[in-house]
Amino acid sequence: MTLTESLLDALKRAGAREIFGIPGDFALPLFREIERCRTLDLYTLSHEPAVGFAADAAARFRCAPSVAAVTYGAGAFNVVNAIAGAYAERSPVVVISGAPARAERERGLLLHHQARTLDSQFRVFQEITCDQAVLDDPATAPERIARVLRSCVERSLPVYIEVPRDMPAVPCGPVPVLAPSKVDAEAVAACAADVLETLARAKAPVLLACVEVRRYGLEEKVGRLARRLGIPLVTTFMGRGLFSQTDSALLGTYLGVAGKAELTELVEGSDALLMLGVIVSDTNFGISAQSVDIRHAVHAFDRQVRIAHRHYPQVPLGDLVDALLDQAKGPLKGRIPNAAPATYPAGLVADGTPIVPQDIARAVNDLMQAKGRMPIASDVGDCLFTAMDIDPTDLTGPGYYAGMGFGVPAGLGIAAATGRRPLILVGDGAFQMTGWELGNCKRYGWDPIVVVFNNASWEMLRAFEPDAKFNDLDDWPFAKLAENLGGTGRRVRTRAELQAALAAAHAERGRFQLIEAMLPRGAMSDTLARFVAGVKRLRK
Ligand code: S1T
Ligand code: MG
Repeated sequence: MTLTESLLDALKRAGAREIFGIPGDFALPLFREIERCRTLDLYTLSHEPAVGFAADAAARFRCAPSVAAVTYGAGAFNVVNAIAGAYAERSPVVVISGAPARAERERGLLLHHQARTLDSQFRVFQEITCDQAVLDDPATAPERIARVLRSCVERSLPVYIEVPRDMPAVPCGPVPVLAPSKVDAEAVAACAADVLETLARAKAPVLLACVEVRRYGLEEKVGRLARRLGIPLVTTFMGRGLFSQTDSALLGTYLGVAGKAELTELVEGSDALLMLGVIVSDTNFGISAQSVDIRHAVHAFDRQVRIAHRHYPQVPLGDLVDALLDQAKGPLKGRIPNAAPATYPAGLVADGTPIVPQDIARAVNDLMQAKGRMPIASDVGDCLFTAMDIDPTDLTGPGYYAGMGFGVPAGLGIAAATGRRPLILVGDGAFQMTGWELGNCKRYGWDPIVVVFNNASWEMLRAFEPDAKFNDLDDWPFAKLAENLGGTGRRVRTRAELQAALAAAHAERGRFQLIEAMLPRGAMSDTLARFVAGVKRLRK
């Protein structure tokens, strides 16, 4: 057994199924072994940021680790931003990087791709991964791999594994199966009892769920908990897409001032907000910072629980939810959800009116109601706010880290990881960054439907800086480019054209479909308009 075989077997056991990567000379022996073993599927892309985004989305969709494999320096530094985003949004991406061999390290020459010291790269990744290992010795490698992968799964965060180029094919033992980190069942039970007492004392408890619920595969259980306790279930902005497969009791998405008033009042008026797996970020809460009082909340996140000023340090979310389900006997008295489930626009009037962002949501809802739901990958930009008007369906988007360029590669990651056909929503600015990756669809048989919100503008920035010229983008003919990349492109300006293009795109399988929705500058979704107004009010 080679070191790479041990590593790949362990990755597979940890739930990984695919590797996205770009090789380099320091990583060639690693890639050679990956190709030889065929333990995990290998997809090469064009630029490392996309490798990181695709692995991130694959991990989010499968609720399990996925892998980004890169070469030393030029490759690894190129993936840093994507991994930072995965860290911020709790996605278990395993970064595997090639590296110089021991003999090269000891020659005293500066090596190509070296930034400062030979270990600069390791130190950079220490900052954005939760555990790291250098596999420079077959004797210690198995136990290091086991530890790092356990951290990845238990914390649902990226990890970093460095494989010097003389190591991939060396003989190596199998990776041991480690017991899960110790959890004190009594502490978990006490914590759950405290949570339930806190909720029972409250007048208006609400369950607010965010990405960790998805990361740990808890949607069904959390939905059951909300029903059993008889309390309203809402997701955060980042948690949009949760429960779309499992639960009809979901009321909608809390968006502060950017959202529907009824839901905002429900969440902000709660005197016991049960926040499960919630990232307490500005995009989730910032536009209503004063309104949600964290001190009256129960906050379970990163294997810890805080209840007002009480702290339970070692309570994984899954254990907490199990204990809550165990102890919760029935509905809390007198807690009747007082908000109706959110409704979403549908029924596009297919006429000659120029398209605005909400028309896209309406047209997509019509399509999905007729033809079935699709998973969505959204970039940051007005497309992500417009997605809040799309019927709940599996969705991933960088709602907190907000790194542009995520959408297209994330869609490819979904296609690779799930075999499903994704819908990709992306702005023209973000498409300029990573849209090119669509050229890889042909090789792998992926056929996403891509809607480019083309306003020839960095429109979100214009909203904050209306007089600046630097937010103007040129009009790139994306639909025409699609043809040369192996896809089908359609540029549309009116509602009728949009509806027809979506229907045609849906009907054509086997090639990616690019719909370029031409939007007038200044036309924003209502949600983005409210978001911008809210942020501006706060900054005053
Ligand atoms: N660079 C990267 C990698 N990510 C970012 N979020 C930004 C810069 C800043 C930024 C925004 S929004 C935005 C930029 C440049 C404009 C997006 O343009 P486009 O994709 O065309 O979408 P739309 O026109 O709908 O705004 C954020 C939020 O800070
Ligand atoms: Mg734009």
